[in-house]
Amino acid sequence: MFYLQLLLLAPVVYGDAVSDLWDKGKPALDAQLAKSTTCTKDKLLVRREWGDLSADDKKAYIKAVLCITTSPSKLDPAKVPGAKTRYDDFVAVHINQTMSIHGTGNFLSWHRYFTWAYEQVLRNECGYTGTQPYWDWGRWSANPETSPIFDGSETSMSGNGEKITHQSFMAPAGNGGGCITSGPFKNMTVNLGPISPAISPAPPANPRSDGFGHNPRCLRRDISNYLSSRYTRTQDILTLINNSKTIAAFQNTMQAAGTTMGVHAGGHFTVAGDPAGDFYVSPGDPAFYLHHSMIDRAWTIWQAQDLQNRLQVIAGGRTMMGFGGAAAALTDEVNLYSVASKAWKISDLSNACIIALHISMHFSSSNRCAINWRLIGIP
Ligand SMILES: *[C@@H]1O[C@H](CO)[C@@H](O)[C@H](O)[C@H]1NC(C)=O
Ligand SMILES: *[C@@H]1O[C@H](CO)[C@@H](O)[C@H](O)[C@H]1NC(C)=O
Ligand SMILES: *[C@@H]1O[C@H](CO)[C@@H](O)[C@H](O)[C@H]1NC(C)=O
Ligand SMILES: [Cu+2]
Repeated sequence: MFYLQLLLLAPVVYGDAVSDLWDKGKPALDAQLAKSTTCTKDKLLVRREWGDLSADDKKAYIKAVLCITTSPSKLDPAKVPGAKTRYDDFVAVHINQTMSIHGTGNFLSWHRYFTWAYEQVLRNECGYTGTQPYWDWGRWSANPETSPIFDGSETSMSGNGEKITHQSFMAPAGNGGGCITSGPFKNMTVNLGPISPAISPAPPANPRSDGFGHNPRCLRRDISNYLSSRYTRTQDILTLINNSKTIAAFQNTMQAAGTTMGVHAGGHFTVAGDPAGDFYVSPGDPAFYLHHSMIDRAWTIWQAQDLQNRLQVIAGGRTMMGFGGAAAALTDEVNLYSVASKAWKISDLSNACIIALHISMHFSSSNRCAINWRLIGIP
């Protein structure tokens, strides 16, 4: 009886064709894990899709994010005067390295580590005991505005901006454009940037050209389904993972931002506004981390499809559009300065046993598994 109740109380967990690819890759990852004495399953934590979290889990995550948006910055105010909060430290680190972490060989590993470091700060500095949730773009692609992530309720990451007359640069203007008006982050102050705003009217200019000056303003969004219903559907994620046979194809398709937009830009510009649409300052919108958690999930599922050949692969340069520049190497370091204590090599961050794993947990005898994302702490 008790067992039955547990089953009934277990969250209804969402599965789709992308999850099926994960199920296909899982045995290889399990086998890889079994070879390790230090990287054992009991050390793994589970990352879950926002829609699969209970209301209490969502509130605990929100509380931790609000905590780092109110705890003080650890950066030197002489260097980054605009960084007021611990949350801003992450934004500053991303701004600082933008030109060497996008369209580069370290794109995936850098953002994996960055998202992991954020999760660690939530846990270690704000008492959070959960993990970084992800935004499965495909699940909500038909209408992200009404998704539990963006519906504006107290268990959301806040909703759309106020509807104002505006232009968004990557999609037709949606129903927002102004300051967000609802949900837990409605009072959040964006302090850094802009550098590359993607909305008109633009936010006020930063007093410094590097975006590090103090420029307090509201969080603006223009969430719409224009891009999500074209480029971030489950079938788009499936095609990305299944049809990309090399790491170059995978990361380039994911980051494409032209006539066909990849899931990376597709997710960022589905939120749009300021700073979500700003290439440099995008982590200033807390939805960033749900988005990049899904980027990391997609990479993990891609790796698991051919684990032995995809664990330690790299392509691309060291600087964005670095034509003729040096190629990135697996031995290159990923350094997050003020937000993580150690610089890791790309090879470490690409290793299944080091950082990100998705493990299916069977709640029932059905072959639809819970799609859980387990993370192992960096040793
Ligand atoms: C920016 O990068 C430099 C190294 O290029 C580093 O010394 C500095 O601490 C970084 N600043 C931030 C805010 O991460
Ligand atoms: C926002 O600030 C106002 C005024 O200080 C306060 O009444 C309100 O509760 C705050 N809302 C949230 C969601 O924090
Ligand atoms: C993945 O691609 C292979 C061909 O490489 C194809 O046979 C298979 O049906 C595809 N799977 C999905 C789920 O699209
Ligand atoms: Cu980035």
